[in-house]
Amino acid sequence: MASIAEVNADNPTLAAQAAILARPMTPERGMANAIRALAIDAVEAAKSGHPGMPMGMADVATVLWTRFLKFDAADPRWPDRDRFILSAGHGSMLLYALLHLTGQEGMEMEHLRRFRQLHSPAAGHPEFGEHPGIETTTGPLGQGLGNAVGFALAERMLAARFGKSLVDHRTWVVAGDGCLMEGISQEAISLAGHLRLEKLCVLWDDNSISIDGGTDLSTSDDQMKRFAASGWATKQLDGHDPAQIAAALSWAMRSKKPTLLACKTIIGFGAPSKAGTAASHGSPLGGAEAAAAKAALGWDSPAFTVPEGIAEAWHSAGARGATSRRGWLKRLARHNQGRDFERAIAGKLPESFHEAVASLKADIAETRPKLATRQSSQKALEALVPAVPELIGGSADLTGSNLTLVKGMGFVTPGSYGGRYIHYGIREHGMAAAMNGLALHGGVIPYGGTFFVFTDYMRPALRLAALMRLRVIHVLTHDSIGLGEDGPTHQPVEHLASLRAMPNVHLFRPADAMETAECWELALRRTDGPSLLALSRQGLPAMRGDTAENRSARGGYVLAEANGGTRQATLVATGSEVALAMEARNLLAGDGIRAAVVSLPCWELFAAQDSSYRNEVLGDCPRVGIEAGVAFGWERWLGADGVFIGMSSFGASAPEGELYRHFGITAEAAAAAVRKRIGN
Ligand SMILES: Cc1ncc(C[n+]2csc(CCOP(=O)(O)OP(=O)(O)O)c2C)c(N)n1
Ligand SMILES: [Mg+2]
Repeated sequence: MASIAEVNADNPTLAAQAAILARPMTPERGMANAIRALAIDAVEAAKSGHPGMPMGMADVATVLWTRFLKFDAADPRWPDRDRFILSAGHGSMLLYALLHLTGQEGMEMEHLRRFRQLHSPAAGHPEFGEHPGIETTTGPLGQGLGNAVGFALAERMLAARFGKSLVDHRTWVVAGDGCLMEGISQEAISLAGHLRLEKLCVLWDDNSISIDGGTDLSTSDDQMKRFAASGWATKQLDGHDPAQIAAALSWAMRSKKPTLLACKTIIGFGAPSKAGTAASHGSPLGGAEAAAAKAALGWDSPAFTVPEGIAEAWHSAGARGATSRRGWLKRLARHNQGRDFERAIAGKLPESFHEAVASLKADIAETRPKLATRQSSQKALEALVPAVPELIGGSADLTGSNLTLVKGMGFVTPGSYGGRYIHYGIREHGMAAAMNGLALHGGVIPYGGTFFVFTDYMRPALRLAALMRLRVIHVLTHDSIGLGEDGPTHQPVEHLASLRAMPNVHLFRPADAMETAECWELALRRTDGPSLLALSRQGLPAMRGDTAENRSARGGYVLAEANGGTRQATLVATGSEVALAMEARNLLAGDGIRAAVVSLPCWELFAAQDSSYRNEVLGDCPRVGIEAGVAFGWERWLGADGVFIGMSSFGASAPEGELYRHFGITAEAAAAAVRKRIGN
C-alpha cells in the first residue's frame, strides 16, 4: 500500500488535508473530531448513511455551536433560540452528533448506536418531532433552505409584534451543493434577499462534490455572484480554519443583508483515501478506511466513545445559553404582551376566534349569499384576520384572484415586518417551503394562495408539511374546469385525487359560503397537519342556512334527504358540483324519484367517521358521484356499481357553462344516470 505522502503527491485535496492535519492539535479540533468519529461509527454500525458531509463540516459546526449559536441544551424549544437548519439532510449525523455532544436529552449514545434503525430519533434523515432539537425534516435537497426563509421571516414578524426583548434570534442553515443546485434555492434566495432577512445565514458546504463526482460535471454557477445578485452579502472562507470561520460568523452577524458563507471544505475530511471524493458521500468508509481516518485525526478512543475532556467541553458549550435563557424568561414574565406571546407560540387560538366564527356564520345564514367559494373564503378571512393576530397571509402573485387579502392587514416589505401579508411573488415552491418554516418557527399561522393547478409547483413542500403535520393553510382557487377560458393548462383535473392520496392532508372542497366558513374554521383549528382549501372561481348558490353545527366537521353529510318516502338514490358531490346534485335531485323529484344529496367537503374527515355514520349518509341505494375532476378514488364512496360523472381528460378553453355541458357534467346527466341505475 502506498504511504500517505505518496498518495498526496499527485492529489491536491489529500495534500491540503495533510497540511491541515499537520497543524498543531487544539481543543477545538478535538471537539470537531468527536463529530467526525461519531459520524464514522454510526454509519459503520448502520452499514449505511453519509459520513462525508459531517466529516467535512465538523469544524464549521463546532465553531458555530460553541461560540455563536444561541441555544440552551436544557430547553431545546426555548422560543428565542437561534434556529439551526440542516438543509443538507443526508448529513444527519452532523446534527445528531451535535445534539448528543451538547447534552440534549433524547439523543443519547444508545440512539447514535441505533442510527437509521426503527424508532431511533437518529433516523436516516432528520425528522421533525423525533427530537426537539430537530427544527425541520430535511432530506429532499433545498427544502431546508426554503424553510429557513420562513423561519427568518417569522422571527422578523414576531419581533415587530412583540419587540426585540422577546424575539431576537438568528437562522443558520447548512446547505450543500445539492441544495444550491435545486430550483427551489433560487426562489428562496431571491425572496430572502428581497425581504432583506439580515439574520439569515447560509453556511454552504462548498466541497465541490456530489454523488456523481465533482460538481463540475453538472454546474458552473458562480454562487457568489448569484447570491449577490439577489441582495445577499457573501464571503468565502476555509471551512477547516476556526479563525476564519469565527471571523466570517462575526461578519455575518453584523451584516444588514442575508449572508452566504461559502465554506471551502473537504468532504470526508480525515479519511486517508476517500476524502475529497464522492466515495465518502453516502456509504460507510469501511473498516480499514475508518480506522485509518481516526488515526489520521489523532482519535484513539473506541467506537462510540468520547474522551472525558472533549465530552465536558461539549457539555459546557451546551449550557452556554443558560444565562441568556434565564434572562429571557424574566423579560417574558414582565412583558406586557407576555401572555399573548405564550399563547401564540403554543398555537392556541384566541377567544375572539369563536365569536368571529359565530358571527360570520350568522351573517351567512341571514344573507345566504351567492358567491364563488374564493369570495366566501375572503369573507371568512375578513372575520378571522382581525380576530386571530397570528394569522398571516400571502399569495404567489395572485392576490386579486385568490382573494387572500383583507383590509387592514398591512404588508411585509423589505426591512419592515409589521404587516401581516406577504407578497411571495411567483414562487409557489418557495412560498410553500417558507410557509412550512413559518409554521415550524411557531407564533404565526400562515396561509397562502395560488391556483389549485399550481399545487404541482409546490408539491415537495406540501408533502413535507403533511409529513411534519404542520399547521399551514393553502388557499387554492380556480379549482376545476369551472375557471373557464384560461383553459386546460389552468384547469386541475387530477389534483383532487392526487392530493387526497397524500397522507395527513385535509383537502377541503366547500360547496357554498357556509361550508367555506366551516372549512376555514376547521383548517384554523387543525394543529396536526396542513389544510388545503380548493375553491371555485365561479359563483355558487347558497345551500345552507343552518349554523347550529359545523356539518363539514364530519367530512360529509346529508345536505338534502329524499322527499316523500324512502331514498331511491344518493347523489354525492363536492364543491361546485353540489349545486348540480341539488338540481338533479329536483329533476328526479319531477319524475317521482326520491334522491338524497350528500355533500362531501372533506374526504379525510369523512373517512375518519365510524362506518355506521358513513353508511347512513351514503345510504344503501344506488349512488351517483359528481365532481369536476377524475374518477380516481371515487369508487371508495360509490362502491363497485356506482356511477361517476366527472372528467376523464384534460379540460378545454371556453366559457365555464359551455365546458360543463361539453364534458357532460350536468344535472341532466346526473339525473339520467340515476334513472338508468334504478332502471327507471
Ligand atoms: C431533491 C433531491 N434530489 C436528490 C436527492 C438524492 N441526493 C442526496 S444527497 C445528493 C447529493 C448532494 O450533494 P451535496 O449537497 O454536494 O452533498 P455532499 O455530497 O457534498 O455531502 C443527492 C443527489 C435528494 N436527497 N433530494
Ligand atoms: Mg457537495
